[in-house]
Amino acid sequence: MGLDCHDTGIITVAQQLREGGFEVIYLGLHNSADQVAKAALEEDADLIGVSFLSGQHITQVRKLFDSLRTRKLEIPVVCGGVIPDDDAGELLGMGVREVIRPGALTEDVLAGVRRALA
Ligand code: B12
Repeated sequence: MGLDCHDTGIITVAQQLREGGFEVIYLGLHNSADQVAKAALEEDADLIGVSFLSGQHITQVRKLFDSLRTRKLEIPVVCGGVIPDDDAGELLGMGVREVIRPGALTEDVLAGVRRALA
């Protein structure tokens, strides 16, 4: 989301999830909160995964929840990327189900997503 240009992590995670049996719709770079919420509605998504290495996670996730609320959508959100400890706590407090950070193995990603869906 936003101006973040780092996409290696999210592309890796998308592939890990596909190999783990999930259907993944990757929206690409530079989406706004409204674009993510609209796509989730149109695709009837069970979960939204967002990736931040730019430091914009708090602002963008707040906008995403606002946009989901406006559409009356209650879809679990998981977040990954370069996210400091304190900010991970804040994201979880805002309602993010899982925060998955650098060094996560394929099994960590799959387990986190399954927990978020459960
Ligand atoms: C490669 C890299 C780049 C490449 C990106 C190429 C690309 N196409 O992705 C380039 C050179 C373009 C780049 C640019 C910049 N970068 Co850079 N970059 C990195 C670097 C070295 C590695 C990132 C990476 O690819 N890691 C490998 C992937 C596999 O790991 P990952 O993304 O963390 O993903 C894992 C987890 O986080 C998690 N995950 C991630 N997303 C998601 C999503 C979901 C849903 C789930 C479940 C899990 C998940 O699972 C993944 C697998 O384990 C990091 C340093 C680092 N060690 O992280 C800096 C880093 C991210 N970059 C940084 C910076 C500052 C920049 C620039 C602003 C530099 C500049 N002044 O121009 C620009 C960004 C411009 C912009 N508009 O965004 C900083 C960010 C600092 C911060 N957030 O506080 C870092 C941390 C370097 C540093 N120590 O300062 N960068």
